[in-house]
Amino acid sequence: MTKLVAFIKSRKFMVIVCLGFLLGGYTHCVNPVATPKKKELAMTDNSQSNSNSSNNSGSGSGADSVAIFAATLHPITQMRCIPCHNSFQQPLHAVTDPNQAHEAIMGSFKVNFDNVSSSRMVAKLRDENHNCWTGDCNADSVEIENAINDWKSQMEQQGGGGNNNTNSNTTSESNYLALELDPNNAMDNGTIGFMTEGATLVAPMVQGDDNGTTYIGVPNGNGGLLQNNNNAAGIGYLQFNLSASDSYKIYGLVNSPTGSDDSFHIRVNQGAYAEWHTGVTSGYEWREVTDTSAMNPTNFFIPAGNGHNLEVRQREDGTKIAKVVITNDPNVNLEDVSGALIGTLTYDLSAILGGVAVQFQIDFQEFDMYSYKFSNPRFVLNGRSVRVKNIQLLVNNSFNPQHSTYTIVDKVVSPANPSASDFSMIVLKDQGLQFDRISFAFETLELQ
Ligand SMILES: [Ca+2]
Ligand SMILES: [Ca+2]
Repeated sequence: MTKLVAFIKSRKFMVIVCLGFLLGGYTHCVNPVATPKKKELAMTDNSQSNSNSSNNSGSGSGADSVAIFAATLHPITQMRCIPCHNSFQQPLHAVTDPNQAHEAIMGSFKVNFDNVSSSRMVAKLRDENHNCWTGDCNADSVEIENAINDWKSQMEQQGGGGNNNTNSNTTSESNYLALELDPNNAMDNGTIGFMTEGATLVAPMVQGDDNGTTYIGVPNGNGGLLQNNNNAAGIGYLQFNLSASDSYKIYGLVNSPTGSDDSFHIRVNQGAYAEWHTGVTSGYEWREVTDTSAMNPTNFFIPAGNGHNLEVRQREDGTKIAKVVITNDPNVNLEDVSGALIGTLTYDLSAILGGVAVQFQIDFQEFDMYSYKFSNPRFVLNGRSVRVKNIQLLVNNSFNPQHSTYTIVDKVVSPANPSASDFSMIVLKDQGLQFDRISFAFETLELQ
C-alpha cells in the first residue's frame, strides 16, 4: 500500500513538474526530431490488425506480453511520459490501459527485442535528449533499456519472444530471400516499372553509372546515328510480364544531353520500331516513347502473359536510359511506380500434418531499406481443411513480437477459402535480402 501511495505521490509530483514544462514551452511535447519515416510507415499495415489483438498482440506462444509490459516498462511510461503520451502525443504509450499502451508501442515499433539498445524508446532519450526526467538523459535511457530487457527476458522465460524457436509446428527455413525473388515478377496492376540494368546487352550498348544512377546506352564514338536495320547497333533486351492484354504507353527515364544524343529505336516483341526522339533533357527526365521526329504519340498493344521483350536499340549514340515504365494508366505517376520484385515462399507442411500434402504460401517483396512486406498468406490444401491459429513469422529462426499481424489468425482454412489473412505485414530486416531466411511457426495446425 505504501508503495502505491508513493507511486501516486511521485506521479502527482511528475505531473506538476511536467505541467511546468508544458507551460514553459508547449513545443517540449512535440517531438523535435523527426522519427525515421521508414519505420513509421511500418505502422500502417499493422495497425488494423493490431487493433483487434490488444490482448495478445506481440505475445509469443504462451507468453503474455501485455502483462509483462504492465509490470516492466509501463510503470515507467506512466510515471515519466504522461504529460504528453497520455493524451495527444502519439504513440500513446503512457495511457492507463496496459493493452492500449502496449499496442501503441508495438504498433509503432518503439521497441526492438532483437537489439534492445537500438529501441526508439531508448534512443530517443540517449541520442536525442527527448524529455529526460532526471536531467541525465543517459541514465534515463538506461532505466528504459533495463525495463525492456526485463520484459524481453520474462517473455523468453514464458516461451515467447527471443531466439531458438522450439515449436514443433515449425516449417523449414526458406532459401535466402534474395534467391526467392522472381526477376520476372514485378508488381503489376496495369503498370510495371523496371530498371534497365537487368537488360541483356549487345555491344556497343553498355551499362554505366551516372552518380548512382545505373543506365544502359551506347557511348559516343560508336557510329553516331544508325538506322534501325544497322547491324552495328548496340541493343538492350528487357524481359517483362503483364497480367492484362491492353494498349500500353511506354516511358523511359532518359539522359539526352544534346540533339545528337537523344534518340533510340524501340520495339516490343519484334513488332515495328518506333523511332523515339526523346528531345534534349537536363540530366535524367521521364519521356514518353513516341514515333518519328514529329514525336507522334505511340501505343503498344501487348497481350497478357510472361516473357515479353522490349528492345532498346541504338539510334544516336550518347543517349542513356535508366528506367522503363509500361502502363495502361493514363494518370500514372511515373515517380511512384515500384520496380520492386515479388517472390513467393512455399512451405511443405506434410511433415507437420502426418504426411498429408498441404502447403503454406506467402508473397513478399523488399519494402524499403529497413523492411520487407509480406502479404497473402494462404494454403494449398489438396481438398483438405486445416485449423490454423497464431502464425508467427520467424526471421533467421527468431520471432520478433513486433511482427504480430498473423499471430491473431484463428480459423479453419478450406479449399473454398484458403487465405489465412487479408492483411499485409511489414517485417524488419535482420541481416538483409542476401542473408535473411524466413520460416513460420504455428501454434495450432490440425487437419479437420
Ligand atoms: Ca537527335
Ligand atoms: Ca551522339
